[in-house]
Amino acid sequence: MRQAQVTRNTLETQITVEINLDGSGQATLDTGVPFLDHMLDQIARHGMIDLKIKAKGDLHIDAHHTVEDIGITLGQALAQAFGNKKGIRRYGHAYVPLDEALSRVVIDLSGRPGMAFQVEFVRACIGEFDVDLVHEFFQGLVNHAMITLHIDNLSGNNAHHQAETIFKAFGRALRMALEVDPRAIDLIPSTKGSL
Ligand SMILES: [Mn+2]
Repeated sequence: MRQAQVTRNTLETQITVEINLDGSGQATLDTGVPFLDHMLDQIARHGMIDLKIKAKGDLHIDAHHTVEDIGITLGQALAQAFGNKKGIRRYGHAYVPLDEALSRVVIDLSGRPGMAFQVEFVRACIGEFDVDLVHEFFQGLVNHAMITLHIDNLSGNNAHHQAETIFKAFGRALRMALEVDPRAIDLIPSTKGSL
């Protein structure tokens, strides 16, 4: 069963993530950051992952700790749920448009954290949501899921659209990488023999 439950408590945030990689895209989200809930919903739906996230953070300061720590905790849950990665495709990629916006996300479930993030948001905030936090979220996730992640926003003149295409493409790319390859069902997809 590719599932995990992780609780992470600090003085800044208290977060619980439950994940089922072989789900149907159902999300129950209560992070206190509505725009992040909207983005996490995209990961679940387009990744066909069941995702339950409850977070209580120091939002009286700002959303930084909460968003970053949700990235970290989701990354920890992903790493657990990946298991030994036997039989999976390992690599995944997706282009996702939304009207004028277009993003590309490429994933390698490599076992090593690494991120290339080429995104220039056209404005600093989406409602109350600071667009810098998109990078913080994915950096936290990458570090703890131990994946290689390339995110490129190729076009867009609406920051909400830019962010949404990134999260949707991440979900789609993750789904592809996690898919079981029927020709390689008993193989770890690396000549090293482990990932
Ligand atoms: Mn939207």
